[in-house]
Amino acid sequence: MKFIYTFLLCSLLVSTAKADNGYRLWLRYDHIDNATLARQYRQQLASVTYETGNSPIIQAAQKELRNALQGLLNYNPAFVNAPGKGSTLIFVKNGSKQLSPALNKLINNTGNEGYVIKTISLNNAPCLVVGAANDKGILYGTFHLLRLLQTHQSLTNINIVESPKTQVRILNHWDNLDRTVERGYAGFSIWNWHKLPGYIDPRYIDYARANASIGVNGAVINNVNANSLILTADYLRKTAALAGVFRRYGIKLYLSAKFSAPIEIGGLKTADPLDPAVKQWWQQKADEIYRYIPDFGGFLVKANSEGQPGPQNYGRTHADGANMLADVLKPHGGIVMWRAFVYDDKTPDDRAKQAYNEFKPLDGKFRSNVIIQVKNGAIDFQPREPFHPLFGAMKKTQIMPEFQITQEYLGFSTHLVYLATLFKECFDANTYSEGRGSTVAKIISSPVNNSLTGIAGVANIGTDINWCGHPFAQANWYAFGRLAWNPDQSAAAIAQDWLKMTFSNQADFVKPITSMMLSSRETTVNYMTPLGLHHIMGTHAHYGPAPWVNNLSRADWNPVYYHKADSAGIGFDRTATGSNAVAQYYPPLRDSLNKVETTPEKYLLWFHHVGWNSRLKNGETLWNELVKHYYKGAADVAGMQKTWASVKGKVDSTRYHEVEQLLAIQAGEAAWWRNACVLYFQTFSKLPLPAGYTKPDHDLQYYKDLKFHYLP
Ligand code: BDP
Repeated sequence: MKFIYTFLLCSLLVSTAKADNGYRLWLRYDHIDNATLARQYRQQLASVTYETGNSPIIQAAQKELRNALQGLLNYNPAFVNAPGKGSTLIFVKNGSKQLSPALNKLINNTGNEGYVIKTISLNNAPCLVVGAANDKGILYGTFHLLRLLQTHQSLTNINIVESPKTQVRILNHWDNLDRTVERGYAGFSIWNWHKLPGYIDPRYIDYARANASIGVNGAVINNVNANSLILTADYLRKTAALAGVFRRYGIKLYLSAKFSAPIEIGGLKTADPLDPAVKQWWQQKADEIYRYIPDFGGFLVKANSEGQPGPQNYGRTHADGANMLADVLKPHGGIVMWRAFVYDDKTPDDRAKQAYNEFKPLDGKFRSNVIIQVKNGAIDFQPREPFHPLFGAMKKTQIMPEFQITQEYLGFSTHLVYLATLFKECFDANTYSEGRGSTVAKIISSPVNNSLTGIAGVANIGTDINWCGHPFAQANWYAFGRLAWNPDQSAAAIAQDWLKMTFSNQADFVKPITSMMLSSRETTVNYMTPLGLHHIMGTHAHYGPAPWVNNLSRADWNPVYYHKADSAGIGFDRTATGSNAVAQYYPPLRDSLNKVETTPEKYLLWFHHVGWNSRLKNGETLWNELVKHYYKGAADVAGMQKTWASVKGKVDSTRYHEVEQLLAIQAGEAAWWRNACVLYFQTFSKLPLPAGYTKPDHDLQYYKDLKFHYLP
């Protein structure tokens, strides 16, 4: 009986070991099955020494190393106290007697977070040095070293010098205190407010590990549509417990602050930023927060946007509001990330122009501990947008881009869309602003006014077992961190690392799936919003196509406002004869966007109203080209399904089947987008589908009548 029991237990363990629920993200540390490589790694990591002191961050790094080596190599290296004969791996903080003066200098110049990983000769034998000037560099260096192992790189003759290009690399959680997540598609909030501060869910630690492994060093843990309660003592105690976990992984905690908090929880009659009582309230609040969280990062603020209160309620400017908060945080070293995603109750002539119009005149008026957080594009996290004209426009104010990792407008966590190519499109865009370099990446990584530099990403993390809902959505969290560290890295290299760490090092898996990932975003643009279309999704939940919606109270909430289809053509005229949004860009870009012929086709309908029969560069009419893009998008999802089928057996069956099913849903939804949009736009163009394209299987009314309940 006992035997049968043990047998059953063992077979259960074996079968669950094969399954992978995705919880471990890219930090899987499964045994390296290439025996030669594993043997070589074991030799190279035989004896480990730390000349780093023993801070909590160093302890976290050591623990990670031990766990990883145990998993990857089934190996527990000797940890010795001082480097000597036989040392093969030394961690060094602030230099070491064992190293050359030149190497010590290099290490000590890595800054607050950088590191060096270098092979040297010690006692006539090769030795790997991971050196940093500070604890965080040791932590990041450890994760980089582990990545080399996880991706089966050689550890011979290494010479890596790394430091991040931006300072604040931060996730924005749109998590509410009731644990719902605004635009969250992966379950509920991972912050278990009810059990905090007493219970530390191990998930918080794994969350912090994952972030540290990609260099993310900050987290705003509550929704930008903030609840003032987060600033009360009860919640600050809970928040402090989270900060304690984060701290060991080099992560600072930040809070979204509601501008009207002095009224809501402070009992004041006003939240006017220039009122002395209001300022005093915030001052005391800041002092209180720092008593709970000595390394508190600061506030993120959404003000005078989508109904949120702000300084304009009192006739004050965004600068008045941001500076008041900056002043109370300054003595503690805190910062304010003030969002430029503003659109007020008064509908502007073109919503795309509003942020620039409001913020450009305030350039130079912000304190040095204020950073203006600007969405990557001027409208709202669309599948494709040209870069926001504020990048490059604010010469005397630091700005940080905000990307959306959660796929609000890109198929939720059902569609496989690798977003690194979207992030890169923004980073690599040339703003043509003079002075501080011209690409968005260069501008945002050059500090002005002694400010910090930063990059924010709206998190896609929730209580789903695999954190992000779709196994491939993890790649977007991963890529965000890697690109925030260094926006110059390629989307392909990051995809490869992620695939190897998350699934498999097998070349015949990595190669096809990398190219599938790299084209996935373009595919989504094609079946949702090709040629510069935007904001034509279902209203409220933003699920599926609804280009026909025209009955919402504000003009710029309606899809028809954005595509402007009529019998003549389609697209938003933002040229000098239209809304003149092009004027917010620098020449020569401004001039090229002002003309149809010189506007990149991917942005065509963003900037121009184009006739249905106008010829595009390839000689096709706009109508035919639009239809072709929609059909290509949907067909390419079928291609993704084929590619995925071709790697069956190369990944664990759990995740294989999960992705397989999700791709099937994506294929259905891509066809839905295609059919609904083509049929709807056809009511204006009155043109037939080009030859060879099959007609949608339903009529337009069918798509208009679709109703959904309880969407995420
Ligand atoms: C929009 C989202 C909304 C957010 C808003 C924001 O639909 O839920 O509150 O962005 O960024 O895209 O503040």
